[in-house]
Amino acid sequence: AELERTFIAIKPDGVQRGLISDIIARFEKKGYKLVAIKLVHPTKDFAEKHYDDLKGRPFFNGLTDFLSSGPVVAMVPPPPPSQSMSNHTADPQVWEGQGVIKYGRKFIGATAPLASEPGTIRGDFAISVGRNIIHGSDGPETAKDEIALWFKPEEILSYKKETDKWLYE
Ligand code: DAT
Ligand code: MG
Repeated sequence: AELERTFIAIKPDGVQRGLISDIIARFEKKGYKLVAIKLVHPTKDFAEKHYDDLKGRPFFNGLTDFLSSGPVVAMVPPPPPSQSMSNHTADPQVWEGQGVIKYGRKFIGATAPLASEPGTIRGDFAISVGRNIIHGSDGPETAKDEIALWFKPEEILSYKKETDKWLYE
């Protein structure tokens, strides 16, 4: 079964500004389960791979300089399984409704922090588009690619949480 997973990264500005715990707390309190996390300092080359789809944009060089400017917290939180679906984990469809990719993007807010609603991560903590503190996959395909770029399969853990039954009916 394929679980729905998204790739979230706290960019160098979020790490420098002491926002790691605030950001992780939002995903954790919502009920999403963290299955992989590490602190990495990406190279320029790696940053270019991560933002490959934006190659050719005027801000590409500044963006990849920025992402490779310091440590980044890379993490993968999928939703916990629901009680009622726990007997059907072989059906990939059951995970699609859980919404961690889309909801992750909602948590993050708009690309330009001044267009982000208060209550979102960028809305609460950032001002400039080039210093918007967090990355989140924008769909199932990018999530898959980004997880594979940043993590080895053995770095992604599978485990049960007892709180799952208090999150889902
Ligand atoms: P997002 O990070 O919301 O998915 P994106 O994928 O379009 O946004 O762009 C990736 C990053 O590139 C974004 O977080 C900040 C930077 N960026 C995007 N548009 C920009 C712009 N017009 N000027 C400067 N930086 C920009
Ligand atoms: Mg994007």
